[in-house]
Amino acid sequence: MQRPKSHAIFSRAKELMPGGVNSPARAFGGVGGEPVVFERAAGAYLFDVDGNQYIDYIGSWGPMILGHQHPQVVAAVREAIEKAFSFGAPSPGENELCELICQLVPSIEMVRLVSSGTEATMSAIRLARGYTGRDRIIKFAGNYHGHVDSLLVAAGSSAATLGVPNSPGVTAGTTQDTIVCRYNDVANLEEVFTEHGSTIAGVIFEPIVGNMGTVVPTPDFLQTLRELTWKHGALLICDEVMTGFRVSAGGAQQLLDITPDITTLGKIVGGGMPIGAYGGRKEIMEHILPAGKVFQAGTLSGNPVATAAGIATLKLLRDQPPYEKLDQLGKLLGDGLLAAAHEAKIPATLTRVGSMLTLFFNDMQPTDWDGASKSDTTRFARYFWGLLNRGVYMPCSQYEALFVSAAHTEADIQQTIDTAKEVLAGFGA
Ligand code: HOZ
Repeated sequence: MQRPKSHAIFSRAKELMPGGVNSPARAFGGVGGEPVVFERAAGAYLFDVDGNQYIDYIGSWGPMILGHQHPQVVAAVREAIEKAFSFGAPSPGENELCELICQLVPSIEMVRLVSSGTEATMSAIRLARGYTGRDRIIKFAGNYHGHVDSLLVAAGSSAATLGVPNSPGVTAGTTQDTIVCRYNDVANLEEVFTEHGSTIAGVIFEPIVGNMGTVVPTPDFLQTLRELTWKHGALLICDEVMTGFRVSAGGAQQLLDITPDITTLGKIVGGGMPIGAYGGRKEIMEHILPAGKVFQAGTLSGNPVATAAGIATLKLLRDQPPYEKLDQLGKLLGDGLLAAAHEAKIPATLTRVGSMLTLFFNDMQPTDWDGASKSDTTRFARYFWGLLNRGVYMPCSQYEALFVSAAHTEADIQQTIDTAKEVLAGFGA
């Protein structure tokens, strides 16, 4: 597959933007080579500037659950743009989106809209600290909560892919109140709470991890998380930026039956436009300015165009839930990819929750970062390039989840499996 225009644009981009990109996850750092430059998208497909077509399994890193350019979402955005681009003042769409969020995620009684998932997690931990009057936050190795300074410790996603889980510029002072625990390790959590319980403001976690590849929590781990936070008066912050409205209409918390104190949202909540949100019980949320004293603000928060995309997307997910179809397609794809690896005698495991999945080049199913990081990333890079050059666009890192959308068809999935078979069969040679 030839990409001369992509190459030319990316060459210039490297002079204009650090690494040629505006976010590192898309830079192909974990697989080598140059990223593809895209021109347009439709349904389950992406089209690059050279006219090549790809089946898309990134979906803009999660938001495009309905596929690209869903006609109802496009119509809602067009209508909003005709009225205004931004008010920086209240508008009715904010109520509508917040109503939908509260309806779909019952642990949320009150919401604050922001412009990204990072803003949501950053604000959620500030709220937990302001509400409890405590400083310490627990996070888990391999979980990623955006580029918030105090959470950029042992972080997954591009921090793990590019080998900078602790970024230069994040001071020791900023992270001194962050305690890193092992995901799925109940004893570790108990130990930390025994030692520091009365100083812990909150625990932030990915209820199904997407940022070290897909990793699922054990029921025991989830129960311990909830019990210990309750017992010690700490807030449980469920980071559903990736899983919210993805694994079910009510997110991972509905699927796994957990009730957090605060939930952070992003990606799907904006239907592909920049929105994040955090919400929870009213008595907690009312600590935020101007109802309370915890400062948090944003000129573009509740932007009318972005809220229109979010409303249209959430309404479609509520009224025509695609989750059964997504689960079937996800299973078909996951089973097919795993079988293709095994047929080629390549050690691999597959983790999947609905339409979110990862083929790990690892003979053990990862349950934490120690396990996930043992995956064969060189083999992953070869697999990635084999697929890309045959028209399948997968996440460019072993440590990111792949997403199926409601626009994918069985034929797309079958074509992907056949392509993976061809690619993986060539590995022995
Ligand atoms: N949060 C995304 C991956 N888990 C990264 C998005 C980006 O960097 O573009």
